[in-house]
Amino acid sequence: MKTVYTCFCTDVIHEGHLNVIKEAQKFGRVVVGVLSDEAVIRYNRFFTVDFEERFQMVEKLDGVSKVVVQKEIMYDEIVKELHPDYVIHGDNWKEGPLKAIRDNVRHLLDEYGGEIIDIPYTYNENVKRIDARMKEKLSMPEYRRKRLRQLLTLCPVVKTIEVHNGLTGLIAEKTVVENNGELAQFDAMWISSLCDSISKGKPDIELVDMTSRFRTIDDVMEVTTKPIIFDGDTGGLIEHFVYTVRSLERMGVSAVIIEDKTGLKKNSLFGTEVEQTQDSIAHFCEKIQAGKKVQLTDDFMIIARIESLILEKGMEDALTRADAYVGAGADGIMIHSRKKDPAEILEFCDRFRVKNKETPIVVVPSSFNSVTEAELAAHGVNIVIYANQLTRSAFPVMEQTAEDILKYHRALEVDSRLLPIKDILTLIDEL
Ligand code: SPV
Ligand code: MG
Repeated sequence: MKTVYTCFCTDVIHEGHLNVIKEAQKFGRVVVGVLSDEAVIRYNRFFTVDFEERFQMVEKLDGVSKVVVQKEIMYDEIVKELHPDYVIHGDNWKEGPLKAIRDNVRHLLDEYGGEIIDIPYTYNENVKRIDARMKEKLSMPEYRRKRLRQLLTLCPVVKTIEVHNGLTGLIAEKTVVENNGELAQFDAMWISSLCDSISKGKPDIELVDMTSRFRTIDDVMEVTTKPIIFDGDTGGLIEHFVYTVRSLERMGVSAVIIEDKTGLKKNSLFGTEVEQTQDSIAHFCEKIQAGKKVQLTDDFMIIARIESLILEKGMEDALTRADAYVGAGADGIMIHSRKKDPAEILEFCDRFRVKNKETPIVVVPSSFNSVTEAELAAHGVNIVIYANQLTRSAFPVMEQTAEDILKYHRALEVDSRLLPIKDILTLIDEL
């Protein structure tokens, strides 16, 4: 009897999956792999039911002889283990990022004469509806809010990108790349005070009020499912911060990061070029404690951001503050630097990790941008935030387009750099 293998990474079994099994049975005994949580989140939508449930769901299906765990996206391990005669999959993996998986399988099967069976991918109204329902579920506050904590247990590093409206939200949500046989997507989104302010033509000085910042969150949430980390600036007055925590939590935001500055806040990347005042340890701890006290779920995180390196107060001060903030209840520490060299960030992480193995560390490598995610993870970093790159990439291109239209008195010369009209009209899916 020949073995036919297929891998499922789904939360719901629908007619498409049943069809795969039906077709597979024509070729032999059917073995289904259930993709691990760690692998699913690398390229697919986050799951709404956990691995055990997904496994049991597949075990109950008629026509399945055996269910196994597929740990990795690529099939090397599973093919070595099962040596299937056939691997069957919907033909949607013939293009786009999934093609890398098909190429991997092709290569593995070629080594011993195994075969790929591509069957027409089922995407009818019913499947579309199920798909949309799953997406809606993931966007609900109770599912979205807890996702950051889930990701922290699943990802070597939570890759987070800045968003400031629905459009940038869609880029964060949908971008999946294949590079050297690896698939990757962003895990979370950062609502930056800098970029949220800049997109409104305002300076980053806590001038854009919370109502407006919440509006941005709402715009992003409407079109995405990924978790949100909110840049809460200084958190403002303690009496105000507690309300901010409640609002963010209710909206389904996963974390707020507040920085230990007081008075008129300026962007950290100015460093000591402008006057900025660091808060006292005692007062900032009081703010953290007040926020923790009012939050209603265990999901929400308050992350304390340390400005000691930015303000040139030294490593010892940064480490002392980190201990104090964790002691006050902070769920994570963000350490910031505006040096090009990542050395001081890495030193902080190493020294913090000697005493504290658990508390998540967040970094924003805008200046020290040569360091890779893997290097940061090796020093104990858990969340990496690309805090302003989408805004900084869009601005020069828009400016150039505006200049060229003025120069040529028409838009023909800029057209080759533009998204085709056909594509912009269909960029946003209608319900
Ligand atoms: C932001 O993105 O608004 C931040 C990070 O707070 S930084 O601009 O580096 O201060
Ligand atoms: Mg900010």
